[in-house]
Amino acid sequence: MAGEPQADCVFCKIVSGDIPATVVRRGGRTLAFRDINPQAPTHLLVIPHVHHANAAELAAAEPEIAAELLVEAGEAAKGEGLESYRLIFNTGADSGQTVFHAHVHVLGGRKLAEGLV
Ligand code: D5M
Repeated sequence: MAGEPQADCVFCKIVSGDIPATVVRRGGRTLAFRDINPQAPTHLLVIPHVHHANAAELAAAEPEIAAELLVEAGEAAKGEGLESYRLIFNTGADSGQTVFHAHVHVLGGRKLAEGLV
């Protein structure tokens, strides 16, 4: 059921502590940790504790938590000393989404490419 932990979801397992992550910030309903395959000097993921397949589904089902995700992404970036950063929400396999638990990438620490794709 949407919102419930999924047994086969790697991010649900990070939330439960069943698999480790380098956590940089804990919100009441969110968690920020370092991406295992960093694409920039700072590459964080911010996720809601609740399981939804992507950020749009999270926002539709639980808009307050979606807003919190953005606030926490900003605070996590600030915590890394970033004034400038990029947020990315991959949505669907063709976008490159590989983990189907809502998350936002926080990328920064170098000048990022100017194009979107
Ligand atoms: O991004 C999913 C991201 O999740 C991808 O950049 C790798 C990262 N990932 C996958 N497993 C882990 C663990 N265990 N720790 C930290 N980061 C992880 P997507 O937008 O779905 O392509």
